[in-house]
Amino acid sequence: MAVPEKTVCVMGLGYIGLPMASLLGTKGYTVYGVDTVPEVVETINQGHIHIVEPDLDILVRSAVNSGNLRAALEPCEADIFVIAVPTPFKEGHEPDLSYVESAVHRIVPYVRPGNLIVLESTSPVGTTDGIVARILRDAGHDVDDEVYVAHCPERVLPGRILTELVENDRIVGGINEASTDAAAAFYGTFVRGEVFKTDSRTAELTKLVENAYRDVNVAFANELSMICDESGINVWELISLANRHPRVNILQPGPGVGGHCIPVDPWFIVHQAPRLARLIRTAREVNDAKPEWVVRRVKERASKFRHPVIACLGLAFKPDVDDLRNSPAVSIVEALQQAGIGEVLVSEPNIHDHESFTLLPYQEAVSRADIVVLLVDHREFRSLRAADLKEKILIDTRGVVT
Ligand code: SAJ
Repeated sequence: MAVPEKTVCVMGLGYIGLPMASLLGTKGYTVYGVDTVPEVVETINQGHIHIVEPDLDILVRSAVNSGNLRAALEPCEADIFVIAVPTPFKEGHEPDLSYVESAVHRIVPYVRPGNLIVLESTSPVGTTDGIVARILRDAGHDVDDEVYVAHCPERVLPGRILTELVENDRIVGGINEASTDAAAAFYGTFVRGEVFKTDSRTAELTKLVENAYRDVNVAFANELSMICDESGINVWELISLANRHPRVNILQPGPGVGGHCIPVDPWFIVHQAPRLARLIRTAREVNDAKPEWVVRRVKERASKFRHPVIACLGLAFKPDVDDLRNSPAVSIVEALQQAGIGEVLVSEPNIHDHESFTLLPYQEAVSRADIVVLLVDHREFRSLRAADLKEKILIDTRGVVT
C-alpha cells in the first residue's frame, strides 16, 4: 500500500478544489492548485478568493502566506493528484466529461510510479476506471501495479464547506484494492469523519444517489405545494403537521431546485438507466417545472393591474449564498421581464452587480411594489411581515413571511 506523502496537485480551484487545496495547505501538505483561468490563479496567489464561502478567505490567506499553497496555470509533479473540475451535462442531459478528460490529459506527463490520482468530481458510473484510469493506461502508466486511481466524491454543502470537508464521512472507491487503500490513507490524514472503502463504481453511484434522494424529496414537497395551492391549503402548515408523525420528514417546497449539483447529478442516473430510473426522472421534471408554475401564478395576479410593479426578492439558488448557478429565481425573474407585464424590480443582498438586472435594496423594491415575489429565504428577508405589506400582493415561494 502506498503511504501518502507530502505534495498534492489539485486540478480545478472552484467551490471544491479551492477549499480542499487550502485545507491541505494548512495540514502540512505542499499544495499546487491548478486552474485554467489566469485571474483565479492571480487572486489566489495574492491570498484572496474569487468565490463566497464562510471563512475560506482566512484559510486561503494562511495557506498562501505560509508558502504551502501556490496556484498555477500548469500542473507539476506531485505525490497525489486531486481532480475537482466540473461535470455538467450536455444537450439531452448527457454527461459532459470533457473537463475530467482534459484534467487527466494535463497531468499525464507529471505522473510517476507510486502516485495517487483521486477523482473528486461527481461522475457517472464508470468514469474513474473508464476515463481516468484509461487515459493514464493509454499514456503508458501502469495503473494495475504502479499508479493508484480512486474516486472520492465531494459531499460538502455550500455555506458549510470548511466544516463538512473535515467532519463528513467519506466514501473512497479505487479501481483496485491497492488504490482504495492508498486513497483511504490519504483522506485519513485530514478527515475527522469516517472513511469508508468500496470500489470506484459504487462510490460513483453513492454520490449520485445522495443528490437524487434530495431531489426526489424536494420534488415531493414541490408537488404538494402545487396541490395545496389548488385546494386553498397552506402547504407549510400541512408539512409541519405531517412532520409531527414520527416517521415523516417532508422537505420544504420552493421556486424550484438550483445549484450545480442537484439539478444535474440525477440525470447521470437517468442516462445510465433510462428505463428504470422513472421516479428520479419524474422528480427532475417536477422540480424543473416549478419556476414556470411560479411565473404563471405571478402573471395571474399581475393581470389585475394595468402596469404592475413586481418586486422579486432573491436571485441565488438557496439562502445566504451568492451562487446563481442554475438558480430557479434567476429564470423566474428573466421570464417575468421577458413577459413584459410591468416593471420588475430585483433585490439580491449577496451580490453587488448583475449584468442583466439592476439590483435594489429590498426595502426599496418592496415599498415600490404592487406584487412582492419572495424567491429566496435569505436572512435579510426573514424579517418581512405580512402585516407590513398591507395591500400588496405577496407570492411567497419559500413560506418565510409570517
Ligand atoms: N431545496 C428546496 N427545499 C429543501 C431543500 C433544498 O427547495 O427543503 C433546494 C434549494 O433551495 C436549492 C436546491 O434544493 O435550490 C439544492 O440545495 P441544497 O441545500 O439541498 O444542496 P446543494 O446543492 O447546496 O448541495 C448538495 C448537497 N447534497 C445533499 O444534501 C444530498 C451537498 O452535500 C453536496 O456536496 C452538493 O449538493 C454537491 O456538491 O453535490
